[in-house]
Amino acid sequence: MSKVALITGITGQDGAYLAEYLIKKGYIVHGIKRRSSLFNTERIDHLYQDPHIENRNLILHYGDMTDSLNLTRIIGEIQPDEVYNLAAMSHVKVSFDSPEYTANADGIGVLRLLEAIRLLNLTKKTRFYQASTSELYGLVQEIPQKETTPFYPRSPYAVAKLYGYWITVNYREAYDMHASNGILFNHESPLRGETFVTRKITRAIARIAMGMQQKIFLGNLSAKRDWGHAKDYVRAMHAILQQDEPSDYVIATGITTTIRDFLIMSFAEIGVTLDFQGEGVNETALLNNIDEKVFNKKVGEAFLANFKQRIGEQLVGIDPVYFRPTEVELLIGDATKAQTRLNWKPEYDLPALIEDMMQYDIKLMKRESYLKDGGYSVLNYFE
Ligand code: NAP
Ligand code: F7E
Repeated sequence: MSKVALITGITGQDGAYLAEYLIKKGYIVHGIKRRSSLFNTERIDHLYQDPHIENRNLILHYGDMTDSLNLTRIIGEIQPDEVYNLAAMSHVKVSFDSPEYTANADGIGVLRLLEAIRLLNLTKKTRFYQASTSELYGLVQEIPQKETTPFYPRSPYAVAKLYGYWITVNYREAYDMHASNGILFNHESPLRGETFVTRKITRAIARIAMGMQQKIFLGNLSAKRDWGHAKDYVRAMHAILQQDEPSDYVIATGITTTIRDFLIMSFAEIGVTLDFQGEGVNETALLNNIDEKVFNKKVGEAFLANFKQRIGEQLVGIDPVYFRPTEVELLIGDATKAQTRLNWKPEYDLPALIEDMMQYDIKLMKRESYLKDGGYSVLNYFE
């Protein structure tokens, strides 16, 4: 008998990687998808199966983390062995604009799922994974951060996630549920949402190199993050639910890097160096040099002549609109517990992650510029 999993947030970055991973393991995967005026299933289209096919292994349900009746009905109907709660308003900066909604979806939403499992008498059958976050550490109280490090959330998002964390622990202790938190540090991929800083950078660099965009505006370049690859992190989510005992785990690489260095490394991936000038809101980076061999290989010879003309021009600027009212300056995780108990360690390091993201965005932008051009001028650049 195949195991049945329910993934909330299946249309998001992690949902897509996890669905693929579980299907490969023989699971029947159910996913909750919000109704929207567009399909919004791009990340899982390769897994989609027509509803008329028998014995499907991917089944989507309309639902929302703010609608407990809907969540309870879906869980009652599918009786899942494992629930992965990945749905959330996941953008820290946006949570300052929509704090009440964020609290509802990211905080109370967790309670709705746990209470549905309890009321449906599934506490012995259904294992529960909560997508907790390194944002809980916020104004860090210890370096590096581990499972015992005190929390100090710094945004409405993190405060909502704090509720989600503790209500998961509480249901585990009160009702003896197999309910666990994965305290995941930042993880990225080519499927990362375009407004998170890593994807914003790799996407913009591809566009700048191909003449589709002049420059990129960013916020705080000095913040440090512990970045891994989402592909590695969904393996950890699954491993957490396969343990005999529920528990909470930090998942991280143990290496921290500034946004500025991520930017430098991403430009270097296409053979470009930057000349940084100024400080604070006046910081800027100009196009310094191009390694033509690398650029031609990674981006394409046809784009070189135009880009070379831009040497000495500004490519990066600061816009304070991207600053946060309260910032998380430093995150670095200690995943020893996960390494020991789950035998988990990441396969991707930061250079491999950046290479994966840059390659994808260059390919994507070539296709976009090809389509915009009516399909003529960049036709030759396709492999
Ligand atoms: P993501 O790409 O933003 O995906 C979030 C998912 O949640 C999307 O499928 C989204 O649906 C769905 N969603 C949002 N609000 C919802 C609602 N009210 N009802 C139902 N679904 C809703 O996020 P991610 O990067 O995959 O992250 C997955 C989870 O891990 C999130 O809970 C996030 O907070 C947490 N987390 C992420 C990281 C990270 O670095 N990526 C680290 C730690 C924790 P739409 O597609 O319709 O928007
Ligand atoms: O910001 C700085 C920004 O939005 C990272 C979510 O998945 O990971 C993510 O949250 C850093 C911050 O991710 C820009 O100020 C500079 O210091 O990519 P981000 P995040 O806030 O770390 C955690 C673990 C989650 O749980 C969340 O769901 O980059 N930064 N300039 C910028 N950030 C953005 N977005 N845009 C900029 O232009």
